Amino acid sequence: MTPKYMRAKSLPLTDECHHWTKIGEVPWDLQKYWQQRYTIFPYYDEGIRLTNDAWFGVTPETVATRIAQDMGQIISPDKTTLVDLFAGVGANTIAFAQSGIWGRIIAIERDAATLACAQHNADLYGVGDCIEWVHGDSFDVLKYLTSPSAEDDDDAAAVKKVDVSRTALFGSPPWGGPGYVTDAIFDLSGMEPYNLATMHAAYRRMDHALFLPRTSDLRQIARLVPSGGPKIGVVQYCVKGASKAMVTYIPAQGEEGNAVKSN
Ligand code: MGP
Repeated sequence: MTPKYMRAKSLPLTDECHHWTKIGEVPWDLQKYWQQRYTIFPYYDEGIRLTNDAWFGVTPETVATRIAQDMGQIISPDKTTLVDLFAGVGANTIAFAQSGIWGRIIAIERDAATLACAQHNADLYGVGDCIEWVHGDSFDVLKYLTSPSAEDDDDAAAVKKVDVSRTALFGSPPWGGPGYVTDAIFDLSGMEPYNLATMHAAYRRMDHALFLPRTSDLRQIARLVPSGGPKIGVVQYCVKGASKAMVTYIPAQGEEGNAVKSN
């Protein structure tokens, strides 16, 4: 039986939720990222918190804002719920909430300290209350959200299920650390801990957007849909003229790989 998931209340900030103000406080391997703190979070000084691991993967605010706008344009307008599968410290989730496009935003994060940072940061941006936070493994939570069961909907504290036909997914997964830059073409089949095939298998029933290394192998992405199937979009997102990452926009598919028609 799929476990039931409750909406996560505001989790407490812990010793892992840092707001560094001087370079001397920052571990040497994170100093490069801390130097870019105002590109990542222009309101950093308001008290933005990050866990150590979050510095490697957090989306800079201009990129997050642009992705949020593009999601509204590229994903079909009948989608009203957005699930942010790897919320991290909240950069993308905040931008989705600020876009005002979605009737419902569910943000999932597995690590309690990271989720506490995301909730805190979203509150600083004044959008914390617009987001349903879920503490758990996103693959398990997604199974729960998409498996209909009326009895869970009677439980006021449980996260309400989603209507698959009206839901889009956004995934900014771990890429296996910053080492990805050494590959001229990044092999998405070797991405750790979740590779492209694993994610696509879990997400394919819904429109989904994946935030991936800028050098990702486009042939592997193209192979996700059969020829003649729905079109996949790929957008490179740049800061000061240099790509930071690409997002691939993948339409929902039925069992045969054909596009699922939107209403
Ligand atoms: P980067 O790897 O530090 O490259 O991150 P950059 O900034 O070009 O480095 P430089 O040495 O050229 O200055 C680029 C972007 O990739 C970051 O802004 C993050 O948004 C994103 N990113 C990096 N990593 C390692 C991850 C990851 O593991 N997961 C996700 N989702 N995004 C990541």
